[in-house]
Amino acid sequence: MSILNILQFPDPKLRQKAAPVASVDDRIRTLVDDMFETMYSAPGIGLAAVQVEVLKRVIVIDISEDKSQPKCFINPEIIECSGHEKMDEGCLSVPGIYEPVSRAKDITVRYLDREGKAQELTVDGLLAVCIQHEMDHLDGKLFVDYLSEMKRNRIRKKMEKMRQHTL
Ligand code: K2U
Ligand code: ZN
Repeated sequence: MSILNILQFPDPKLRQKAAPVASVDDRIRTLVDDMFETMYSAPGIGLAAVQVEVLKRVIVIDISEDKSQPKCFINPEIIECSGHEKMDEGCLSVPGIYEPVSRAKDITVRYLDREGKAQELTVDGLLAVCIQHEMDHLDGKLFVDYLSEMKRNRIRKKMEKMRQHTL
């Protein structure tokens, strides 16, 4: 397994849209395993394929404290949602920034699992927030897009300054 490079905001590659997975084969399963290893090492509780420069509709999530609940969502679609909830969000592509974002409180998501089996899951709380956050990544959307333009520009300048110091 490999640890993959995570794109950093404002890299335009984060704005690309991922394509559906045609067949859940061993190549996709290797991508899933590499994404889990990358997510755990960051550390984070979610990761979308676009963040590691793969334009496939694949996300991995594990909100457990002890890495005991890995969940992989391939070609995820939200088929029902209700309510609203505001929660502080972060992002491995926007390190050190946490801002409140309002999202649907309860969601039902239809997806393929790591074996290619169709699944449906109804969730709320942090898992619901994380699934919506990661699905945004698959469409080139970032949580900073929900903030004011002034805040987003301030974060962009901060990330560019941090990047200059590391070059
Ligand atoms: O997309 C990512 O970069 C993964 C996020 C997932 C996440 C987004 C919003 C709210 C919760 C999770 C990263 O895991 S952000 C780092 C983090 C870690 C633990 C709890 C919250 C945020
Ligand atoms: Zn993110």
